[in-house]
Amino acid sequence: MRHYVGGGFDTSGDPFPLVDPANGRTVGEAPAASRELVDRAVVAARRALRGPWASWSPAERSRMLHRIADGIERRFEEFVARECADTGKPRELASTVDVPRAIANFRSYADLLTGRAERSWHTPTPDGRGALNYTVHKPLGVVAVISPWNLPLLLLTWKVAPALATGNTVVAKPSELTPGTACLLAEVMAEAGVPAGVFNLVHGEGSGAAGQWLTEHPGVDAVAFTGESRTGTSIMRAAAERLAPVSFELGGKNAGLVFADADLEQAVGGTLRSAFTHSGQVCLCTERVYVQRPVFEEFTDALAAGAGTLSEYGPMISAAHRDKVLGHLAKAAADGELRAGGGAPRFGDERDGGFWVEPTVLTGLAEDHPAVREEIFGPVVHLAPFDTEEEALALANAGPYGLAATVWTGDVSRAHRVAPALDVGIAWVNTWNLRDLRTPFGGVKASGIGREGGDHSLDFFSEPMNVCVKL
Ligand code: NAD
Ligand code: 6OD
Repeated sequence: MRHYVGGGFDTSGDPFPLVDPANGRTVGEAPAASRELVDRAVVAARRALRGPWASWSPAERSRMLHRIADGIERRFEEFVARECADTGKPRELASTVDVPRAIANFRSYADLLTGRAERSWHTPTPDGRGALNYTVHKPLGVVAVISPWNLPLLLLTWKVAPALATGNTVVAKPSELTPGTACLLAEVMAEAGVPAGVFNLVHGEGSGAAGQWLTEHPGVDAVAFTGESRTGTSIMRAAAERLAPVSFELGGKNAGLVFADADLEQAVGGTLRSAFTHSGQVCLCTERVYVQRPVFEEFTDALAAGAGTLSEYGPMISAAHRDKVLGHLAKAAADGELRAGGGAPRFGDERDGGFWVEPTVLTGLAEDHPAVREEIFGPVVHLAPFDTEEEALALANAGPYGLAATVWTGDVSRAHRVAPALDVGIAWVNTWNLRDLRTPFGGVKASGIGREGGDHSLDFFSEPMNVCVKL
């Protein structure tokens, strides 16, 4: 595990341990960047802004993004293995979601960039000759990208790709729990001919360490962050000191609404996926499901039976996170009803040293119970009945978060009525996590600030400037 600063690899800094979540064993270490190294990374990124990079055309940057995608593709299996080693996620998930999406992140911004139209206006003037206004998009400058542990490469590249596409330079800090694929990405950047200082990588923790030093650094012009809502508050405070713009993708407590007119088999299958993909450690996962009363028992029985048969799942990321999830479960089991799972599975092998939690289905908790209100970020879903559409909307829209929601219904009018009335950034109807990378992605309330994806990211990472020429 190495830092990458100014085009060179660096292993300086006190090492911190890397733990395999599947068995709890320490399997390696990574160096924690010193404040001085973070500073060097920002200085390198700033210097690169004034170098040849500044004159690269969008077409040249687009070709570079494709070369980065090619580089990930060439080392696909290495990326998959590293992602699995760091997170413990099933190979199936890393090889069909995480690594292909990282490649798609670079390719989609490469393509968007070349097709992007610049706007201009002809403005009338009293002399009849008029003026031409046109917009020039400039990079913001040095961008800090801070990413979490759940989809390490996918979420890092989701921000790095548009930041580079728009001509910025980047200092990235991946989660201290999952630095592996970011290190491979730095190697790919070097192989792809990304100019020195354009992409920099530093490792370490967040608070009181590399993450905080980076977000507080006066040489950082903008911060793109994905992680917990309360971390977002700290980062926003740091960025506010110098009025640096922020783009935040934060926590969620996503609702699913199952109407009695839905295809129940589809709704059960979709909810199993939306609740238990990556053991619930995806910000878009459904943690509370409201089911219309006539089908509540049937749906609950089917979901609980489905959860009980899931075998392809990974562990929680850390002992601390496992303990947080199990703490929620102990309280929820005492106050409500466990319909499936509820504890740590026993395997009788080395996995018993790891951080596993069974896929869990709960019922019978009040809406203000911590397991229904707080983000758990584990394989836990609570089901509650509702009677009317209005009640379903009120339940889904309650609480501090507003990232995503899923509606299961066979009534097309209801779908169009309910989905836009949800207080979220993303609503899916009869599907979950179906992504088109051009669409706006983000949350409302405590789930985020701003939108990423397609033109939204290109807009965030660039400064539009108007030029007015009197004709
Ligand atoms: P986290 O906030 O603890 O850490 C995220 C990153 O921020 C890490 O790199 C960490 O080192 C860094 N960090 C922590 N404190 C910092 C500080 N004070 N200053 C600067 N950097 C700091 O989040 P996590 O536990 O890694 O990830 C899980 C959380 O992320 C969940 O809440 C989840 O919902 C959220 N998430 C949201 C989305 C989304 O798109 N909305 C996507 C993935 C994860
Ligand atoms: O699909 C995406 O673009 C995205 N940002 C997903 C976030 C998932 C959160 O864990």
